[in-house]
Amino acid sequence: MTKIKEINFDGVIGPSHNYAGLSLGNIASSSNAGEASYPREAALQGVAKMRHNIDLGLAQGFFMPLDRPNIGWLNALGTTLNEAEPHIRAAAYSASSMWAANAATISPAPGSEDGKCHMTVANLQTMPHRSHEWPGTLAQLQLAFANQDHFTVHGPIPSPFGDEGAANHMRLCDGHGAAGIEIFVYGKSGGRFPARQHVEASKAVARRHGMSEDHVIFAQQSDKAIAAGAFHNDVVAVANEQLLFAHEEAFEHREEFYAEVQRKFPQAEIVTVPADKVSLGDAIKSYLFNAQLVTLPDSGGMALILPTEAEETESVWSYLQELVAGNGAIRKLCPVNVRQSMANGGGPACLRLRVVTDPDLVDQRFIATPKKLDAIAEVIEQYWPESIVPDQLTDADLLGTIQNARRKLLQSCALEELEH
Ligand code: SUG
Repeated sequence: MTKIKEINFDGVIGPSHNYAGLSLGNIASSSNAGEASYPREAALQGVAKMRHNIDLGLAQGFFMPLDRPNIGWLNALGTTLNEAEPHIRAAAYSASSMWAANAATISPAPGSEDGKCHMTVANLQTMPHRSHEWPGTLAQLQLAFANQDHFTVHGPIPSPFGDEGAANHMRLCDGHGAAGIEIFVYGKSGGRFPARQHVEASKAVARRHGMSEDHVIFAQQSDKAIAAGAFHNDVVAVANEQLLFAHEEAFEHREEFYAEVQRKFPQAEIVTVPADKVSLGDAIKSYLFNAQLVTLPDSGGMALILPTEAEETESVWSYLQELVAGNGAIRKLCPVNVRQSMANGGGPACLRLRVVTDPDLVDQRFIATPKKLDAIAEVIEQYWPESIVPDQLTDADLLGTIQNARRKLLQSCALEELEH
């Protein structure tokens, strides 16, 4: 009997979490620039979300925060922590690896040509503060998925082709253990905000993962969505098993795209949220689509694990009430508080990387249990800084606190080998 299931790996929110306004085109990041952040509270919110998902009967994993500030990166730029310009120093300090949906693109073993699960670490090259994540992320993927009989971990797509990982990738299938189709969503440059996922990168990932033409779709994100602040597809669309849940204005050529989905995966059920019920602005503000759309193990129905901001946005919440009353696939709404991450543009879905596999094949140090989450929460409570304002990033005491906090977490999870 197959034990294949979807595991959500959440990035533990690192001790340097701060609001430096580093992501052009990400409205929350720009509008909260310079505000005080609360790393301890942020990380505990992340742990609470993981606990919540375990309580729903879902498989849960986690990734460690990366070593920040990234002194090696500063040195490669010919500078040091003290001498760097403020925006470069902030980029070195960013805790952005918490958004694990941008860690890699995953093509699970069911349906893959060689029977292995393929993963390509995202190069994240569009945003300077994210461009230096991949070496640390790759090291972690190579450790967590070291079993080469079952996993192939690929290095990053070469520059200049921007790849932002699973945030721009959706899979449709009859059940997680079945073969399906994979949808790669890319943006076209030229608008007021950068298009962070390039079609050349999406195609390269699909080729490396051995995807055949019949099982893959490349879809263009709408220029309008990018201009309105949907810097990744997962801000305007999400999929699970046979269901695609998307905003009416998510895709540039919606009808052609939907027709291709129906042709390549006739069982697909598409739920389109009309713009006259939920405007693109409300969808982006509330992060309605940045929900984790999950299959509940007991009932077989689906749930949306949403940010509490969705509950507070009237148009969104009334649309959702109607949706769950309608006897469709989505039966349950679970708001979770991830406000600290949300203030940097990262909702529940940004914080996790979905890997469909047998959990026994993964290095068990990355698999969450309630007991391990208690231990992680204890380290966070004891060592994570309570608050940071970006001006404090020159403070030597803060540097020591941040480095020590991560070291304690690695020790607690027996993952010291990831220290540098
Ligand atoms: O890349 N924010 C992240 C948010 C990523 C959300 N991920 C998904 N949608 N999957 C980003 O824009 C802000 C950092 C700062 O401004 O300090 C930031 O990087």
